[in-house]
Amino acid sequence: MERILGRVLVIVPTYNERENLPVIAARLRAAVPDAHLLVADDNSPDGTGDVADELAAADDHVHVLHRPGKQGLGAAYIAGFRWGLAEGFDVMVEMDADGSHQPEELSKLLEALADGADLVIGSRWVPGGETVNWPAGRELLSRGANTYARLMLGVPVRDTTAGFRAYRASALEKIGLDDVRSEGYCFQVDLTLRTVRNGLRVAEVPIRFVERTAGASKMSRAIVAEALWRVTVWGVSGLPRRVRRTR
Ligand SMILES: Nc1nc2c(ncn2[C@@H]2O[C@H](COP(=O)(O)OP(=O)(O)O)[C@@H](O)[C@H]2O)c(=O)[nH]1
Ligand SMILES: [Mg+2]
Repeated sequence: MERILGRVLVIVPTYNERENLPVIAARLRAAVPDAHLLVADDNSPDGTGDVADELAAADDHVHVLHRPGKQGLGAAYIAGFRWGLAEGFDVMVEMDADGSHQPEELSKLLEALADGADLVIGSRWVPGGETVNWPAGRELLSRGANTYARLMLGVPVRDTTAGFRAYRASALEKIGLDDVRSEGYCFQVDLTLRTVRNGLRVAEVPIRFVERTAGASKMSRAIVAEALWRVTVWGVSGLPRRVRRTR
């Protein structure tokens, strides 16, 4: 796989994931030994950054990006992508720290990338995808958000908010990261839209999404509100383009 795709960097953003980080790091290193791990920590009050430093000291495939404070998922990933591009990685993977994404399923994403996609999304909402122990409210929110985004944006993707995904570095370079403003989870929708609008290829593969058993979710009303208004603005501003296409 590495021969075809080049060097793979898995970026894991963390905020108060002290218990989860060592577990997910060990699983990733076992599942895809060639891949490097970059922890992007926002100065977690629970000391996740120190845990990450210990992991990095013991393993030359583990790296840490210490950020000054909680600035949202989007900013953490942008910083991680910039680091990865500067270090010459060919593939950039997004993965949560809390065990919701299975490192054992990463090779499935990488295979789809090697088959020609520029972005591969690990999807809960394609046939074969599933969620485990997810509260009904969260499932409703995710399905609703995805339906709204698909209708507003006209993007043929079932899980635009998914956080387990693999990008070719060339795709990230093409879409450009300088003017990305999304902070919360709408960052995922934002980059999906940019990928599609740049004529790049998106593939979805089914994954098993497992709700965390340790630590707390950072989902908030503010994150939902940001997603709602940004998707609405992108949808409305993209309408002329969609009308032109259908004429
Ligand atoms: N660095 C950083 N990581 C974050 C931030 N918000 C969430 N995360 C991480 O992003 C991942 C997904 O967040 P999580 O709270 O599990 O969201 P949920 O699964 O949608 O409930 C986890 O690894 C979090 O620690 C943030 O502001 N900064
Ligand atoms: Mg989670």
